[in-house]
Amino acid sequence: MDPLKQKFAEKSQALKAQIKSLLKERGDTKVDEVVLRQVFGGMRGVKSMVWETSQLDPNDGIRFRGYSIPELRDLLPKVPGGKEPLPEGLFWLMLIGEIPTPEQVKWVTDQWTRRSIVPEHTFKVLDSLPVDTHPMTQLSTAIVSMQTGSVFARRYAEGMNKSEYWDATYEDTMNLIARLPRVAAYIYRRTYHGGKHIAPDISLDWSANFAHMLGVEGEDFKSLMRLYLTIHADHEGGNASAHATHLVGSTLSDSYFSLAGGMNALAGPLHGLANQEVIKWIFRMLDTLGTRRPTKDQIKDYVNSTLAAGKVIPGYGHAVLRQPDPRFIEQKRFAQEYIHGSEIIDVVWKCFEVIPPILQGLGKVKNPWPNVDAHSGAILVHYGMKEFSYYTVLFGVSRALGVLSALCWSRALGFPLERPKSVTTKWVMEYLEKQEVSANN
Ligand code: HAX
Repeated sequence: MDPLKQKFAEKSQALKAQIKSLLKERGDTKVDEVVLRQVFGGMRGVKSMVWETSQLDPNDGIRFRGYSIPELRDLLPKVPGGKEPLPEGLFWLMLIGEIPTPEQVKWVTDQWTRRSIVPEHTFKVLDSLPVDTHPMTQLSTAIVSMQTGSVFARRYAEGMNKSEYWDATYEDTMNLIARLPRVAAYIYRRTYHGGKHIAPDISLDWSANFAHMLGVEGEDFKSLMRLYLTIHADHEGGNASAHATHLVGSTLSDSYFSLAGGMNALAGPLHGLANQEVIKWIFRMLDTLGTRRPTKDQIKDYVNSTLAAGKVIPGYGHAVLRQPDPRFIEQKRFAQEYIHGSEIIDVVWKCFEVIPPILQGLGKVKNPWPNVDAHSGAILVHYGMKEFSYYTVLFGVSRALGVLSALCWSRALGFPLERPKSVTTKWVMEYLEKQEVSANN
């Protein structure tokens, strides 16, 4: 058995036994109460699932297995001479809860290189789509098309014992993650570069090879990709792409179907598509104002006009966070360190000063601060990647690391089919009436 799989087997079996006795002894312990606002309000904050790979604190932001993003930048292995963490290391950490050694990270890179062959029919499926098909539609389609090679689906059909579900899910997860950069780069080159594809360079790490196949030159862009693919990977289990992956997986749909479900959720403008919407909004503002260097007052007026038109300010607000997103701050740190004198990045930073007080002034926005999507587009534009519709695909490639490692955990811990209870508004009315009657008696 491979070393990562071996460690995962040991750790997950130990936790499974622990959970079993926990539920036997304390299974009826109350951990939450749900109020009507949450029932109608997107289940905000309801504790109803377990997600081992990361946890989100409203003020501190995301912690992957307990480590913050700045801590991970120090602790995770890097390429020799490099400053940004390798996402291979984060995957190892999320899967087994240990910071890997450089050798272990190299092992993951090698595994993903070996497993990265994309089936020929996936390229044909992509080529059959109109070239202006949104890249997220292409990504989701390509992922489902690779389901033909699912180890889980094949072994399930052969009568696999349920104790082996995690093993087959691990195999699918490793294969799928390994192939994503090739598929994503293929989508980019066919959509924006006349189908002039770039062959993989197997001497490179997962992110650098992706950067290479995209055709964006330079060591700094490779560094950006390492950071980008690390910080977008996971945001606990309740966010829409994670939860969708989890829900689909709970039916014993394999990693391919599950990830495609997650990607379809990521493609919404209130979630991952916000990175495309932010940069579109910024350029529309600059065009409207007729300047590349707007003043803070000009930005303020434009923000107010966006709100007056009944639209949200993309890249701002969050369902859980109540502080500037550490992923935004990390990208700002990257830009300060690697990029100097960029007008578009200056606009992002001015927005950071101008927008929060305006949103705060509305009195209803619970978090006026920037989220992860407020910064990424401007950095990509700086490096010459100006195809905004592609940005969510980059997010998706990264998000696969978190949601698929969590899927391995779900199968290893034997989590059941997810099936919450829904009610009708009539049921709610009657429930409230009954409560009033019993309170008056
Ligand atoms: N601009 C204007 N209004 C906003 C707002 C924003 N950026 N963020 C929240 N609001 C509004 C909501 O629309 C809501 O208004 P109504 O009551 O009139 O419907 C009110 O403030 C309360 O919302 P909330 O409780 O603060 O926020 P939610 O948990 O409901 O929603 C969202 C969180 C992220 C969806 C929201 O902040 C938003 O729409 N932001 C803009 C889109 C965006 O950046 N999405 C990416 C989020 C991060 C992510 O998932 N990345 O992938």
